[in-house]
Amino acid sequence: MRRRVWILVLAAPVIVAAVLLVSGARGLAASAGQAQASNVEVKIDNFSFGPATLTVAAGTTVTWTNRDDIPHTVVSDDKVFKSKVLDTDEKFSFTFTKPGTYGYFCSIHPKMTGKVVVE
Ligand SMILES: [Cu+2]
Repeated sequence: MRRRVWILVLAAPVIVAAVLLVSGARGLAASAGQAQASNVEVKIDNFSFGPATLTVAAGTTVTWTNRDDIPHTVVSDDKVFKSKVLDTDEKFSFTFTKPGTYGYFCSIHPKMTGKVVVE
């Protein structure tokens, strides 16, 4: 009778540790899932970027596609990224790794502006 009590006392911390390990591993898997790379599209049409303001998680790749009949560019205010001249249906992609606000414009039509907010 006394021996059985001792086995329980010794086994309890092992069981607690095992439960913590399993739940910890689950937590890690969930956060890894959230950090997965994703892709977001911005459409250039009728002399505007759509959406003009985009909020994404760090690590997101943004792809601009020119759906206009006129050439456009995508140039960051702070020279963080700069596309070549995009003809109709051409694309430009940039992966945002650092949080911050990235204003950009079209160098051919500087009144065309947009913003990517990276969280
Ligand atoms: Cu333009």
